[in-house]
Amino acid sequence: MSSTLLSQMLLLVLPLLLLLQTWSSLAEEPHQLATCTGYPGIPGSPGNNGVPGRDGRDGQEGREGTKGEKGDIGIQGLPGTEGALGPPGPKGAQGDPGPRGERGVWGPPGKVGPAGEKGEKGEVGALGRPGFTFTHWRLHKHKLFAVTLNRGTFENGLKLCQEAGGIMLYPENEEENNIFRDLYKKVGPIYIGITDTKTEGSFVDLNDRPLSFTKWKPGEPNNSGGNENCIHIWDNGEWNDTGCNSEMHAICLFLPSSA
Ligand code: MAN
Ligand code: CA
Repeated sequence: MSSTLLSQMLLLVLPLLLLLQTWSSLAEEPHQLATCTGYPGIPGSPGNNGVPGRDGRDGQEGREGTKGEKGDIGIQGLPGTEGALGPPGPKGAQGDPGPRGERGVWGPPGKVGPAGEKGEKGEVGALGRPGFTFTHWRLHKHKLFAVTLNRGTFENGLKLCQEAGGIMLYPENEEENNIFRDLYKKVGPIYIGITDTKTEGSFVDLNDRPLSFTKWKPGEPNNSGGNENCIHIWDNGEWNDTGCNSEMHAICLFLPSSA
């Protein structure tokens, strides 16, 4: 029971007690005056219950409760709309140069140019200097083959071809090999543009490229005597490795642009 309800009950009971006391003192006075004896009256019936007291004031705020359990994971939200494309980034640094490309194939022959003007009369040449360097020319497709007039070492033939604007070559297919074979029949031994000077047993052309065609005589190349690094052709078209210091012809290749 709250203290407020108790005080309200007392407020009701107290007047009743005062009334009872007044009543009993009034009852005693005549007794004292008249000295009559009587019987006490019958106690009255209990009064009715008083009306319920007013609601009490709010109690003090309670202590903080204990922490609750973790909730379930929420539902995934809807995807947002895609943003607009951003501006291009800054230009990157220049990359390293790429590897050197492979050597290109020879182009088709160019057109013949206009005839030059007639030159002045030349001086008489030095004694013993040949008037021309080549003999036996052969034009095959876009290639012009020329056989050196004189014989010399492999190195002599190589240089002579270079100085004349050509290159000492080897036959790269059966047709070209037949041309070399036929020229051998006219002039004798001919070196062809192949060596294994750099790596013994590894024959390459004069641009250090591996061979695309070969026509070795059976049993060749045999590096006979341990010193055969240059190649010559026989009159049947077959090849043999031999020494580089023999005296042989060479065949130079000229292309229309360099002839
Ligand atoms: C000679 C040389 C060699 C060749 C043999 C073949 O010795 O021409 O190069 O390999 O003959 O018998
Ligand atoms: Ca040989």
